Amino acid sequence: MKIKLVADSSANLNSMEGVDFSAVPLRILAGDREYVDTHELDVPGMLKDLKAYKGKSCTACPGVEDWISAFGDADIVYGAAITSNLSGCWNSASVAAKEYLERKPGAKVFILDSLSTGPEMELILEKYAELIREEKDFEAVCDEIKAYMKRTQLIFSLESLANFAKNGRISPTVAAAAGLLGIRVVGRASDEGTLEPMHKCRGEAKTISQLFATMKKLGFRGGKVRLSHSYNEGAAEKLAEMIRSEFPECDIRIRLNRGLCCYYAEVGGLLVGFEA
Ligand code: X90
Repeated sequence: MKIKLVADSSANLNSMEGVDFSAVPLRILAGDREYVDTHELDVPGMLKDLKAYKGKSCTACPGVEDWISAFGDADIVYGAAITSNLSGCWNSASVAAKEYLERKPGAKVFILDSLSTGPEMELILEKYAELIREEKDFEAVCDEIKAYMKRTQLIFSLESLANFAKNGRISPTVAAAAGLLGIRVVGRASDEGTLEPMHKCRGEAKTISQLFATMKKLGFRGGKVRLSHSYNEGAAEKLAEMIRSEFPECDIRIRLNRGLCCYYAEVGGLLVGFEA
């Protein structure tokens, strides 16, 4: 029996050990340029182009066929998508699931609305991989992954909310309250899967302490941590060090954000997925 694990490119993953995994790319659009968020995308090149480009830019979720081709010809498909409150990704995945089942009766597909993105999706996908390795049956995997996602959280520090505001992914009230430019915002993915600003921070040291304090406030007690950054390895390393000073055994991994997360998080942004 063929099992496939899929996720959109906001999870920043290209492959996963021990499972048949495919990433489905979102796209970043600026004028007549289109950047497809695959592992081949030159992210620094894209960021350089976007900085120089003065026109409007936006993003687009994958289409139904993109998901279907990622499903391959698997008998069982598991997956996770970026929060349906900010993107049409999960919706297109759900349509794809329906069509796939029509084409391949007897197959099973479950795509989780992660109500989050980035490294929280990474944790969810790692959990899927674990459950697949344990050869749990379809219903058990679906139940366990839904229970697991309630224990995971995403917080972040962003240089600004400019691209969220420009693309209507946050309300004007939220944008105004947070201040659009020049102020770093620490916040979280809310339980509804929206962006919730929590603190305004100046200076890197303060931001990192605020992130750690926020993790603990949200229930972090030394569980797994996945960090993803937009070309800010230093901040990620410092946060990891701070976590380890209190939780020496903590399982922490750091990776770079890919195109979609870099577009919204901007250079310097840091995302933190953790188990609470
Ligand atoms: O469908 C599309 O065009 C994609 C829209 C995606 C909008 C959100 C991207 C988030 C990227 C930035 C920080 C985390 C915010 C978390 C809020 C749930 C990562």
